[in-house]
Amino acid sequence: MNKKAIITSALPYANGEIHLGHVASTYLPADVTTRFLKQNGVEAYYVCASDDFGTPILIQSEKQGKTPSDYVAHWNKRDFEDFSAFNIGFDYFYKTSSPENIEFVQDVFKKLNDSGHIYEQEIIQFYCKNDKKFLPDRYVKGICPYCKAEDQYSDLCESCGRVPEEITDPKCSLCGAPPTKEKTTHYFFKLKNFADSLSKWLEENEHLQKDVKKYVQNWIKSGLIDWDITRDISWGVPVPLDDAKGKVFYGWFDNHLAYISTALKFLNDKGIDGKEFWNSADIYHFIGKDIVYHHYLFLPAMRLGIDSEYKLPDYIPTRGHLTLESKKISKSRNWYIGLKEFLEYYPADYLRYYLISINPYSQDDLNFDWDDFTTRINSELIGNLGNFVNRALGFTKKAFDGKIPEIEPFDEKDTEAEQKIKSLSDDVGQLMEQNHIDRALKKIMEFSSFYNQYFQHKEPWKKGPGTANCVFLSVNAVRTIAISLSSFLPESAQKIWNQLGLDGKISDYAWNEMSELGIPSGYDLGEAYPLFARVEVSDVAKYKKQLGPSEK
Ligand code: B3M
Ligand code: ZN
Repeated sequence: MNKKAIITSALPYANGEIHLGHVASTYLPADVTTRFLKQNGVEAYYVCASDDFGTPILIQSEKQGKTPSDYVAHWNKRDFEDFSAFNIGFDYFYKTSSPENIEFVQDVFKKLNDSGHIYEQEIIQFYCKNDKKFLPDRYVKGICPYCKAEDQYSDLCESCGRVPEEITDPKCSLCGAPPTKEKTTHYFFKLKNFADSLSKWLEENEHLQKDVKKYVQNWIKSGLIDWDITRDISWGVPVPLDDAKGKVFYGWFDNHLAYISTALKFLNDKGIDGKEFWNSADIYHFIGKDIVYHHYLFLPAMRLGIDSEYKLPDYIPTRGHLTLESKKISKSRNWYIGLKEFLEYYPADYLRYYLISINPYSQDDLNFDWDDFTTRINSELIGNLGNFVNRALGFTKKAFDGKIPEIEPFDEKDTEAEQKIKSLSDDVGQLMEQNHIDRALKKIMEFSSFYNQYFQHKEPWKKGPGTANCVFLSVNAVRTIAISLSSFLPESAQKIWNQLGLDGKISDYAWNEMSELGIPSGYDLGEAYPLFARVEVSDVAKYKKQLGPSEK
């Protein structure tokens, strides 16, 4: 394992609240991974930023009568608060509109330009004579030429999901007037130049998901298209050329560069040589499957274009989308659950448990289902894990006044149970190294389930022979659970730790310490209390009703 890592997840647009869909595919898997790496002694940093530029944000801010910078500052703060409440432990959360990013982006552009990877080209763009503005992307609305849906943006039809080549009956989205077409000069990035080097990189990188690699390879084979990287709008990173006054970069040119500029800012402020660190670390970019094109083509091509001055990603864990009750999440139709709202109903760990459990390392979509959530929390998290922890600690409290008894020679069952404690770190660790967070958590649940059966089988409440060993091993198993769980369910793991009467922060304990029988005979436990409260079907019925167009 590389002893250094930088982890990022797709940058949230500073344009609305974080919902369950966002956290499921990127932030939560990235957070669990970072915590796991840290537990393994890796100097790992999880950096993120709000994605502040782009036409949708400019239009929203105009609608609300705010300056774009005030508008994005609001969402930057709010998103960070919501992430923090969910225990997404960013080491640093910054913004793409930071002075550091703006300077970095302009510098990268100049280098690409100097190396011949940029060219100018005249294009025809919609223009509004009333507003005296070019109208890129969302500034134009019209009828989708494919599905005939009305009132769709020119860069995306929300009804059929396609990108219209040219929208029918175009209207300026600001004033409603039909736009004219005018000539303007845009800058293009020669993505075509990178077909071979991208192919080679994809082939050589053994950490990338095979299926994703395959279809990206196919895109390359079927021919790449150069990429229009500028816009004639007022909000964005200015193009640093004298004859490009009033032009800014397209949001996807600058946003992924904020992975680097944010990491550099954070590391340099810490007194670490950021560039040196970046280039010697494992680089992870966690994303959802809708932005594969950007992360497997644009991003690496731009890094290749500046001679890999900053190394390319080692891992791009790509996951599917979350659906809600089997339907596509849609903010405009109010078919979504805000993260903040959910955390008003249930503790962060309930959601973390559920979303990790249903989260395969693949591009398959995952589904949030209220009934499934209820069942999994009640029968797995509470019925299995919570029950075992409470049983083991509660019984020790009651029968031994919380003091771990002296042990006797182990019988076969005890030896098997001891072996489980010794092997859990490897079993779970291997799955984590392969990004299978769902299977890793399942292993911990199997461990707990084994111990529930062991406890049941030993019947310590009869106080017969073997009782002391059962208590000793069960309490040690609880300690093992706490350490193994700390990347997944940090709050619950800490609670278990406190109940064990152990000191300090659980996250300071190393991953492989879970293999030890760390709690000796004679040791006194802390207070025992139930870790979790059941999810009530009647509450869930209420929350379910709040979903959907009319109720919100
Ligand atoms: N802001 C959000 C998205 O398309 C977009 C990600 C940028 S990552 C550099 O999911
Ligand atoms: Zn107009």
